[in-house]
Amino acid sequence: MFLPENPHRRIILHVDMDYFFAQCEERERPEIKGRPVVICVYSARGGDSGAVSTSNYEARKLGIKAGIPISRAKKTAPEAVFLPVNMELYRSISDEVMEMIKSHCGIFEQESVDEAFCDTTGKVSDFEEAGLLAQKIKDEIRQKAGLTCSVGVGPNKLIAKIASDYRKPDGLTVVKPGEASHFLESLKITELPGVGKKTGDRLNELGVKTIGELSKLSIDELIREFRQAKGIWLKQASQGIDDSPVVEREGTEQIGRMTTLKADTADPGVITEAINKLADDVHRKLEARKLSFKSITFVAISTDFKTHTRTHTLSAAAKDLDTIKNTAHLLAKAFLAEHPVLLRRVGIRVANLEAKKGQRTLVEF
Ligand code: DGT
Ligand code: CA
Ligand code: CA
Repeated sequence: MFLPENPHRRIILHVDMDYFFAQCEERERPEIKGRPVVICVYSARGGDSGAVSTSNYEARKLGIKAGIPISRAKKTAPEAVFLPVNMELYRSISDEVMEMIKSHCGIFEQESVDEAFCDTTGKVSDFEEAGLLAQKIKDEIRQKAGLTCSVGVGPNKLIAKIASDYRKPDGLTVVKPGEASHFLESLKITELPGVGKKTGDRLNELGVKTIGELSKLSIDELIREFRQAKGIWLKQASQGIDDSPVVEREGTEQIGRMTTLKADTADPGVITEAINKLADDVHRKLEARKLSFKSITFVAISTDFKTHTRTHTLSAAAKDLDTIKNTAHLLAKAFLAEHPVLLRRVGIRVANLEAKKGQRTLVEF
């Protein structure tokens, strides 16, 4: 079998944006910087029912963290800034940042809205150089997107991910292969991604608090407690072993592209040109993955950093470039007619994606 890489000699980066949703809001509204900022998921019950999605570090110092009720957060810090989740904004900023990270990677894997792995094996020759590359990525994200992130560098995904969490916010931690055991030893077991509350509680009952202590349990004991797959995984993870590859993938929910215009503008010609380029890009991605779409969204960020979207849903799935372009142009035109604003960034997104079926043409037979 052909192995594309030697799993024992890899250099992996993990980038995790700091207090992401809240930091996006700080970027949009510089006046709130320095104050506690709380991002809220309001429930349908109205009022203050719902939970905190995330908060900035000022709010975290007061004990306001993801998951606590909004009402409790308001009691704790009535002076804080409370904002509802604005996913459209975070997604477009995420796209912006992910493009930057991707441009520095060998293999790129977006893990969530604010996290990505890079396999830089072959791009850099050692961990020193990888550390410099990580710093370069951090600098670019700070300069171009105005955001901080934390980066971990390690010999595999597991260690890179734990390392990115090690010095947050604005951290950079490099763990060389020989240092992995020492690095993990004193960390709490919950630092292992995959050890949630249930596993953590059970391990605590067994007297295991650190990853070092976990690594001393026998594989038999772990399998007895957690069954085969999890037991083996725990044993390996505690020793810093992880051979899972960085896999290029993209969410199947949607494919989007954004671009910053050369100057703030409302000029239909400039916007049309930008849309055409973005549509080409999105279409190429769809073709490569053999997907059709059913909805098209035009995204515009105005100079006041407000995000506006216009979506059109088709009556049947389509796959052609013209549908993307024409629909996006119409959406942009309608938006500009309604909003006399200057645009800073524009984007296109297609969604409701499906694998193309029954689309073999006669030519293929
Ligand atoms: P960090 O990485 O510790 O500086 O802080 P965050 O806020 O970036 O936390 P992270 O990386 O776990 O999550 C990324 C974003 O995902 C976060 O900004 C908000 C959202 N998020 C995280 N946890 C929850 C949650 O429990 N519920 C909801 N609705 N959203 C969450
Ligand atoms: Ca984060
Ligand atoms: Ca995250």
